[in-house]
Amino acid sequence: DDGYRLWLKYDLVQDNGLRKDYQKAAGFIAGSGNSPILQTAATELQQGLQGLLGKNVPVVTGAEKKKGGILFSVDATANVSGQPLGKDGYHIAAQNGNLVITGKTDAGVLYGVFALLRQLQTRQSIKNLELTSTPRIQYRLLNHWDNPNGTVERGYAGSSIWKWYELPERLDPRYQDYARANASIGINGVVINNVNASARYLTPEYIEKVAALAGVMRPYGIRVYMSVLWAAPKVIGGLSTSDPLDPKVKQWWTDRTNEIYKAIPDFGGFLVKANSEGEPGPQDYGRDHADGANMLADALGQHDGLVMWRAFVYKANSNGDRFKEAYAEFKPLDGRFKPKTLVQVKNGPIDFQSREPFHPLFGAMPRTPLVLEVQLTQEYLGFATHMVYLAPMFKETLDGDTYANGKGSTVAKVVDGSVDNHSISGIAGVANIGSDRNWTGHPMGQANWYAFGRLAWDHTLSSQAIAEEWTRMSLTNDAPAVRTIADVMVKSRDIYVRYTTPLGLHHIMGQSIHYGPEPWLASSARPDWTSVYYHKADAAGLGFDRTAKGSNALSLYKPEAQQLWNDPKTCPPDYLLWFHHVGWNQELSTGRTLWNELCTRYYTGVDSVTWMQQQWAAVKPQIDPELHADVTGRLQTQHKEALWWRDACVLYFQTHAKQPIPAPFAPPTRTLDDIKRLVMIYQLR
Ligand code: BDP
Repeated sequence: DDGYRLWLKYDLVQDNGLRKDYQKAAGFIAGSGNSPILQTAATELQQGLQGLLGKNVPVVTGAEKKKGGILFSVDATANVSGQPLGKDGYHIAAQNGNLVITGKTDAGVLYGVFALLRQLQTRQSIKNLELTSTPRIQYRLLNHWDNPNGTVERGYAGSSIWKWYELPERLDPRYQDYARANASIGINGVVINNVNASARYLTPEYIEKVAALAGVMRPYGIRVYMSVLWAAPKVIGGLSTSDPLDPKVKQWWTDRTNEIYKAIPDFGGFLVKANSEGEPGPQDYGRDHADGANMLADALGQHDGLVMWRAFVYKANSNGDRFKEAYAEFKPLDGRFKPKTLVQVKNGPIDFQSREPFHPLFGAMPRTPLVLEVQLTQEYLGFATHMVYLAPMFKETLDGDTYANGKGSTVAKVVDGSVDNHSISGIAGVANIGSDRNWTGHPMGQANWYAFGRLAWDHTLSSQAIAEEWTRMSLTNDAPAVRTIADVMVKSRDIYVRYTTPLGLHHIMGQSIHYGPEPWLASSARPDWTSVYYHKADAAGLGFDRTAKGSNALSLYKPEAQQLWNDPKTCPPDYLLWFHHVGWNQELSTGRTLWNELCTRYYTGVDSVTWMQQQWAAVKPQIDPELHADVTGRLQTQHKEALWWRDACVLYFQTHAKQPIPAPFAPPTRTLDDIKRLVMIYQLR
C-alpha cells in the first residue's frame, strides 16, 4: 500500500454476513437529475460499492417501483423531523424499501454518498440507518502555499501538485483524485497559491490555467480561490501605485475580477496577506486593512465571491509583545468591513506553535465574520517526520471560551457565526499536501487533512471519534488495533509538546527553517524572531509575563477568559509560561518545582515516543507491511529528534537555572556545544 488512495480505500468487506447485508441494500443506484455533481455522486457510489461489495451496482435513471436500491433526491424544501435540512446537509433514511439520500442541493447528495460509504468502510450496520448532518461552517477551505515554480512554502511532502507548465492542456489525473478526497470530507473550496503571492495568477495566461483546475474541481462541489499580491497593479498592470483609493487601481482590480469570472463563473474569491512580513499592502499608501479589503469587495461587485483578509500582522517594533499586534491593528476596524469580507485569523496570537492560547481577536470583532486559520502542514510540529495528530490541537482552539457573549461563546461558535448571527462563516487549513505518492509525506499526516475536513464540517466531533474513523478507513478495521492506533494518535500532540515546548514555552525552534531546537537564539533580523524574546529565561526564572505587571496581553481577553490564565497558581501548567515568568524553584500545581517539572516533561516526553514506537510495533500484523515500515522509520527519526530537543533544552535552560538534572533522570551524555553543532548542520545552505 503506497498510501495514494488515502482514506478512500474500498477493499472488499471480508465479513460475509455484513457484506450480504450491504449487498441487499445496494441493488441499484437511482440518480435524480443529470447535474455534474449528481453524476459524480453516482459514479463515486458505484465505484465505492464495486470495491466494498465486489459487485457492479447498476446506475438507473429512476427507481420506478423497484425496491432494495439507493435513491438520490434533491429537495430544496427537505425537512427532517420538522426541521429544514441545512444547505449542503444530507439525510439518509429507508423509505419504501429503498435507502434514500436526500440533499437540499446536489452537493448535499454528494456528501451523503460519502457518508454512506463511510458507514460501510467503517463496518457499521446500515439496518434502520438514519443519518442527518449539516455543515456548521459554510466555507471549508484548504489554503495551498504553493508557488508558481512548483515549490511549496513550508511544504514537506514533495513539490506542488499543480503542474503550472502543463496547464491548461494537460490535466494531471491527480487533480481529480485530490478533488474526490476533499469532497469526501466536505471541503468545498481551495485557495490554490501561496499567501506570499505571485502576480502571475492574475494574468490572462494563468487565469486560463486556473480555469482548467476549476473545471476539475467543479463536479466535486469545490470552488477555486486565489491569493493575490497587493502590488499586482504595479507589477503587471503598468500602474505607478496600488493605493486602494486610487480610481485607476480600483478599475484595474475590477477588470481583472471580471476577466476571472468570465473564465471561472464560480470563482470563490481572494485571499490577501498584506503589510505582513514584508508583503506590500494598503498601509504603504497610508490606508488601512479595511480600505484594502473593501476595495477588493467592490471589485468583486455582483459576482458571488469573497474577500478573506488575513490578520497575521506584526510590526517590527511591536511594543515588546508581538502577541498584541494583530489585535491592535484589527480590533479598531471592526464594523468597517463590507459584506462578504471576512478577516482570517490564525488559531493563536503568535504563529502556529504547538500549543497557543486562542487568538484574542476571536470574540473581539463581533461585526466581522472571522475565518479560523489552522496549519495542517507541520511547520512547527516536526515536518513530515514526527507523528502528530492535530485534531486535539484544533479542538483546543475551537473549544476555547471567549465569553464574548457570555459563557459558552466558544471560538467554534464565533467562527460558525452563531455567537454574532453572521450569515457567512469560514475555516481554512494550510494544506500539508504535495507531490509525494502518499500526498502528505508522513502517512499519518493524511489524518490531519482528514480531521480538518471533518471538524470544518462539524466541530462538535471528537478527536477520538475522528481518529478511529480515519484509522478504520485508512489502516485497519481490526478493533483492538484501531483502539491502539487511535490512542497513540490522540496522545501524540501532547507528547510532541512535552519534548519540545512544555509548560507553555513557545517559539524556541531553529531559526528560519523552524525545525529542531534553538532556545539560545538571541539575535536575528528582528527581536521577535529570536527565542529569548519569548522564553525570557534568566537567573530568576522562565516565561513571558503577560499579566498587568508585564506586557498585559492578557487584558485583550474578556475578564472571564483572563481568569483562566491570570493567576500563576491556578493557570493550567500547559499555558503557564505563555503568561507568567515563574521562578525556577517555584512549586507548581503538579507538586514539583518549575525546574523539576520542566525536566520531567522533557524526559517523559522522549519516553512517550518510545511508547509510541512500541504501540506501533504491536499492530504490525494488522497493517500493510509497506505502510507499517514507513511509519516505523519515521518514528525512529522522531525518537532521535525528541532526544535532540530534550538535550538542547535542558542543557540550555540549565545555564540559567543552575541546578542539576533531577533524579531519576540521567543527564545528557552530550554537551550543549555538541547540540549547537547539530543545529548548525541543519541550517547550512
Ligand atoms: C509563518 C511561515 C511563513 C508564512 C507565514 C504566513 O513561516 O512562511 O508565510 O507564516 O502565515 O509561520 O503568512
